[in-house]
This record gives sequence, C-alpha cells and structure tokens, in this order.
Amino acid sequence: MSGPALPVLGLVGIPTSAGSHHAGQERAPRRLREAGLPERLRAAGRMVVDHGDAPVMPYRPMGIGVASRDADRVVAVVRDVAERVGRVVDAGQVPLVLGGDCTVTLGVVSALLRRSPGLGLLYFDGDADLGTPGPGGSGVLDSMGVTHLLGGGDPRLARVGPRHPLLGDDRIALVGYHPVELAPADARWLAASRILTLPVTAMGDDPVVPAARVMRSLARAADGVLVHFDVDVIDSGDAPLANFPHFNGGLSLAAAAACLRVFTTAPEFRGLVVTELNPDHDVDGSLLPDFVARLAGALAG
Ligand SMILES: [Mn+2]
Repeated sequence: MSGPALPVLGLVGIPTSAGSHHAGQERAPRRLREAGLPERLRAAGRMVVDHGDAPVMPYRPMGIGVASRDADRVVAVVRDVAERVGRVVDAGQVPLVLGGDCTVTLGVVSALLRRSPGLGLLYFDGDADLGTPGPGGSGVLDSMGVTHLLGGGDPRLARVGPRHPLLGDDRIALVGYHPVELAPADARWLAASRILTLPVTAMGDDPVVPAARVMRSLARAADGVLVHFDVDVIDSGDAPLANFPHFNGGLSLAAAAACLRVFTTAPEFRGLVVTELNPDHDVDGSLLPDFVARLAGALAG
C-alpha cells in the first residue's frame, strides 16, 4: 500500500470470562495465537510486538440474586488491563487487545484516556450494552459496558478509570447493534442522546459506506478513536464464534472485516479490542483460522 507506514501493534491477551455468563472466552487469546494471528499480521506486513497474556480469569457462579456478578474480580481485571495497555501505549505502540469479555474495554479506555482525554470509542457490537445492575437483571456485567462507560451502573466499574464518567455521550458511536435487542426505554434514551448510532438494520447492502461515515464523524469530534469489536456483530449463521448468538440480521464475517479495515486504517485509529469470542464454538477447528485471516487482513489495510 502507499502512504505512511501503519504504527506498530502491541498485542496483549486478556483471558477473562469473569464478567460473562459462563466460561469459554478466557481461552480466546490462546486460541487466536494458535490460529496464527501474530504470524498472519507479520505476513501481511504489519509489525507486531507480543506482550503476552494476563492471568486467566474464568467465569465462576456467584449465587442467586446478585446484582453485579463477580464485580470485585472484574474490577481487578479492568485495572490490570489499564496497566498493561498503558505500557503498550507508552512504548509508542497501538494496542491490539484480545479479550475476554466486553468488560475488558473499560480498562483499555481507562489507559488511553490518561494519554488522550478527548478519546472517542467506536463500539462495533451486536448489542448496545446498555444493561444495568438493577432489580430483575441478570447481573452479567459484560452486557452493561456502555452504561459503565457513561458513568452509570455499578459505581465500582463506572469509577474504575481516571475520571467519571469515562466518556461523554458525544464521544461514543454504536455501530452494528440490532434494534430488536434494545428495550423501548433504552431506544428512547439513545435517540435523545448525542451518541452516534448506526444499527445493523441501517447498514444496507454495502455496510462499509455508512460505517466509514460514522468513523469520520466520530474522528472529527474526538482526539483519536479506540475500536471495540465484539464478534457478536457477526451473524451466527455465518461465523458462530460469539459467546452469545445473533441470528438473521447480523453482518457476514466478510462485511464485518471490511468495516474493521475502514476503522483500523484511519489515521485517528488508536487501538482495537476483540471481545466475546468463545473458541469452544469452533467445533471442527475451521472457523478460527478463517477469522484470524480476516482480522489480519483488515488490520493490514
Ligand atoms: Mn455484544
């Protein structure tokens, strides 16, 4: 490709499912490495420094009626993520973080905010993650990511970073969520907020075009853009790697990768978090190599 060289990626694995609803995601960093992600990136011309993995933190049952499941351990993981990613950024590299469940993104945002207070977050996810720990909820913290970023939810997580709230609603874009998953009150709240929204139902036959438009809008409003990539934005009918399935209405793996290429090759790109990949769903071992090839291809530009 032409133009300036892309920055060096700093690879960090965060093998945690502590914020999820069962185990599995904690095996994603190891399985992505075994499927050849670092080698694929280098073969595609992208420089990578591998910083290894954090300690494994699998899901554990916490009992009935818990409002925020395993919150103390999730907070400890998020703080550890912030330190690890901070070292990557201080080394002049762009973090490529392999989760782990969606709570990992809170730590990556915390690390980047210390260096770029105007950071924006492009949340590329099959869900809006606006859950709360209130009565009647599951208590599963990885479904509440955006709530915590905006300062609500469990104060232990909302106040985990260098400021509260971590992000204003003018610094977030939600891309790829399915409106059918939104509670009516959340849909009304979202429509009244300044959050940039691009539901999957509005992405059309060529999702890259509206995705690029949202990336440009967020990049103009922010000082650098972190990309959160929950693999459940991919339809389970095409590549069922997500911890929680989304059928009929998600993006194809190819379309998601094409959007990722737009996000991660922009000059404002400051990091990528890959979340919610459950390698147990790759029963015959054919899905992960394809996913890794697509991810490496997207990051190679
Ligand atoms: Mn999701």
